[in-house]
Amino acid sequence: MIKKILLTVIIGLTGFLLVSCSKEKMKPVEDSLVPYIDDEWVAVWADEFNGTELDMNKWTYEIDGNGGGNNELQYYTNKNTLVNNGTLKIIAKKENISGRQYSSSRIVTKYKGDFKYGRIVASAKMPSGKGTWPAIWMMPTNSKYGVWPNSGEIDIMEYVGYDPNVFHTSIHTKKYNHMLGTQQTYKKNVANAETEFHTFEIIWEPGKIESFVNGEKYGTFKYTSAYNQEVESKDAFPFDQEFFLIMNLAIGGSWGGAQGVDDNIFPATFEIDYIRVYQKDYNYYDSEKPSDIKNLRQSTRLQNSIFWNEATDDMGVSYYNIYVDGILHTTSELSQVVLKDLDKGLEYSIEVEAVDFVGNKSSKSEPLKFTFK
Ligand SMILES: [Ca+2]
Ligand SMILES: [Ca+2]
Repeated sequence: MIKKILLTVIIGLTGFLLVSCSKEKMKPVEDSLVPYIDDEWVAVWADEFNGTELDMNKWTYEIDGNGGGNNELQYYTNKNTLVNNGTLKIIAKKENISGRQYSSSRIVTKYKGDFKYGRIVASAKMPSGKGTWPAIWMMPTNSKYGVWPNSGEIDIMEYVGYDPNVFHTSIHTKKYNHMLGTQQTYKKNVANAETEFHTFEIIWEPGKIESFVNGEKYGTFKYTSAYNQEVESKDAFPFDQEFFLIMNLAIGGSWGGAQGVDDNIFPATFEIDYIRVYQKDYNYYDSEKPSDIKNLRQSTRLQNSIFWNEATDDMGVSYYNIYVDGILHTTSELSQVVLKDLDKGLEYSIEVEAVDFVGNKSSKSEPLKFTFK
């Protein structure tokens, strides 16, 4: 009897140890001077610019004089950067090059640093003068939902020299973009933008992107299915794919050049101290299942579309399972789905459950009776 109890204890203990071992903490990359934020965010990629040249394992120069789609005036070369004393300088110059009057650089992490969700923190000092337009931003690696703006754009920071000490953050999507005048933008005044370094940050999670300057939140872009009933969720918020980082200093263009270019400001320097990418250590910290799905209902504005109140969770909901007559039919990362591949005129029973990043599931919603059209 005692042996049996002992054996049970040993088996129980072994099981406990196995479970504990599977919950190892994520390891940060060595490149980041700050490996963790609040313990749960772990550095997965970083450039501190501590070398003597741009790290081509992390960056690619985009060399062209196409004007960035904004009638910008610069020619982007692989020569307008300098890495020393712990910072990257992107230096715009007044020079005749390939039919353009200004040279500058634009660098991207495409295929070298591509991220889906996370927390991005950069520190930078702005150039001075009318005509400058520096930016730290993101574009989709694979444009799954089509060409700009359908697959989305995330502007972590933009700044135009004719309007000094004002930082801007924006998203562009099919439904929300500046061509339609519906882009989502926030701005913030900050003193000494051109003489001191400031930090720019986004926290990007499913259905939500928040923007910060110097640790202070000034923008929240949030997908809310109830406000987007007339379009498929990807048209409002296509940020469920990998994006890469871009840093550039444009000269002139539709926004940066709106008040002309002052030719006395060159060379103009956009200086970046670091840029770091963090991701949440879900495996170690997630301990709760998502809340139950409430208010499953049908859109009256988009055919065969169903939406619901988004679930909450200790570490966030990763996606939703959508069941049709008890069988898993499809998934959605946002709180809406347009049902496809069903028989017209037939009535179905729809249920939804939320799944978090380690696979914990909520209970299924109350079933919704739904006739496919
Ligand atoms: Ca640095
Ligand atoms: Ca959870």
